[in-house]
Amino acid sequence: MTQSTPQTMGQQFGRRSWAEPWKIKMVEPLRMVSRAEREKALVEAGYNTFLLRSDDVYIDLLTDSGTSAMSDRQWAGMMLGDEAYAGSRNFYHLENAIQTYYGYRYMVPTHQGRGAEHLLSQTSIKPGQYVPGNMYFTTTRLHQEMAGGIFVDVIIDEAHDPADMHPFKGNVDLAKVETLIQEKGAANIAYVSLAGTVNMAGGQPVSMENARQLRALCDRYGVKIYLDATRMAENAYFIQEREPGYADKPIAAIVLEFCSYTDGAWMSAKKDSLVNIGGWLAVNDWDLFEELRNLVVVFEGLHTYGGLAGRDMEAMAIGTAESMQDDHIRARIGQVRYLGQLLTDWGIPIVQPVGGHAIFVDARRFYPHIPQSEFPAQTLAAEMYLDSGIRSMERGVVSAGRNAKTGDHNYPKLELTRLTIPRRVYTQAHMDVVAESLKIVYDNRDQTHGLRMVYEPKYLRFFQARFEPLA
Ligand code: P61
Repeated sequence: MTQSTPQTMGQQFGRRSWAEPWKIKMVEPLRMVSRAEREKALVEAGYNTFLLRSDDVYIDLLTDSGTSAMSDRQWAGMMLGDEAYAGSRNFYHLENAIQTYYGYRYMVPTHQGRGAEHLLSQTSIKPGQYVPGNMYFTTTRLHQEMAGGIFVDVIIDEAHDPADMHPFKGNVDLAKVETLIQEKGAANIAYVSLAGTVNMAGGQPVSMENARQLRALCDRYGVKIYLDATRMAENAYFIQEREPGYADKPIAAIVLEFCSYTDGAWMSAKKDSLVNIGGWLAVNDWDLFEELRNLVVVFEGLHTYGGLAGRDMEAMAIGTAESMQDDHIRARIGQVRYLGQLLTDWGIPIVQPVGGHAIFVDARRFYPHIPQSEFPAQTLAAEMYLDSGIRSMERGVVSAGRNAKTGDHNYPKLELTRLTIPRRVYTQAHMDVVAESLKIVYDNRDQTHGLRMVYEPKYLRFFQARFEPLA
C-alpha cells in the first residue's frame, strides 16, 4: 500500500487555508455516551431527538437556535444589565442596534422569534386573509393560522428539488404572488411573509433582485412585506458571493439594503444575533407600532423589555453588531460548507447547493426503500444518534403536520434530516466525526427499517411525537 503525504484542507483544494476569526477562552466538556446508553436513551425518547436529554448527546446538531457561543464582549455586556422594569438602558442599546443594522424605525423586544410572530400575526392578519410566503416555517405558519390566516407557498419551484443548483433557491415566484393577488384581491392579502435563507428549503437564500422586484410588485397593489430576518446576515453572504454588483459591499450594507425593500421584520435573535434567548419585531409604520407596543404588554412584558432581562438585551445588541462582521459570516458558512463538501465527495445525498446554517440530508434518496409514511428523515435522525450520539432533526413529513381540512399528513416534497451547526461552537475535527458517522449510517442503509408514530400532539407535533421501530 502506498502512503500519501497528509494534506491540509487548503492544500487539497489548491489554496491557502483559512481559520476561524476567534480563539477559544472557555470550554465545556463533552461526554461520549456508550452504545448501550444510546439505545436506552433513544427508546426512552420515543425515537424523537427532541425528547433526548442533552446529557445523552455527544455532538449536538439539533439546532443553531440559542446554541451559539457568546463572545467575551457579549459576556461582559451581561454584567452591564440594567434590570429596571421600565426604560432599561440596554433596551435603548438594542433599539439603536436594530435601527443601525436593519434600518427599521420602531422596535419591540420579544422573548424569542415566535413571540414576535404572534404579535405580528394578531395585529396584521384578519380571519380569512391569505398570507403568501417563500415556504412555510413551522411556528410562523402556525401563528398565521391561529390568527385566521391561510398560508400559501409562493417559493420558486426549484426550492422543492434538493438537487437543483439554482443560486437563490429561496426566491419568491413573483408570478405566483401576482396570480394570488389578482384571484383573491389585494384586500384579502394580509402581507407577504418573506424569509431570508429559507430554513425548510435547506437554508437557501433570496437574491436582492428578487426582493427589489417583490417590492415593486407589492407597491403596485398596496401589499405590505414583512421579513423573517432570523438568518438575514447569512442571506447577505450569499448575495455578496453570487449576485453581480455586491462582491465589494460589506454584509452590513447588504442587510440594510435588503431590509429597505420591506415594511418591517421579526427576528429570532437566537440565530444570527449569537444569543441564547431573545427576539424582536420592528416596523416603520407608527400606527402599527402603537398596536404592537400595546399588545406586547399582554403577552411578553413591558415594551422596553418584552420578556427579556436587561442583560439579555445587552448581549443581543452586541451580538447584532458581531453578526454583521464579514469574517465571522465567512467562517460560519465556510464551516457548514466544509462538512457539505466531505459528504458530497462521498456521494451522500444532501440538499445542494449547501445553505447557510445546516446540512440537510435528502432522506428520500438516502433510504429509497422507506416510504414517506414510515418517516425516513425521522429514522435517519434516530440512526445517527444510535451510531455516534450525534443529534440531528427531522424536517419532513413529521414537521409538515396535518392538513387542517382533511386531517391527512401533509406530504412535503422535501424529506430532510437537518444537521444544524451552532455558531462558534464546534471545530473542524467535530465536523470530521459527524461526516464519518453519517457515512457509516449510509453504508448500513439497506438494513434500516422505518418507524411508526405512536403518539401525536395537536400543535407542532414534531417536538413531542413518539415513535416505535417497524422491525
Ligand atoms: C430552528 F424544529 N428556528 O431552526 P424561535 N423563523 C425561523 C426560524 O428558524 C425559527 C423561528 C422563526 C428554530 C427553532 C425551532 O419547528 C421548529 O426563537 C426562520 O425559535 O421562537 C426558529 O423562532 C422561531 C425548531 C423552531 C423547530 C421551530 O431550530
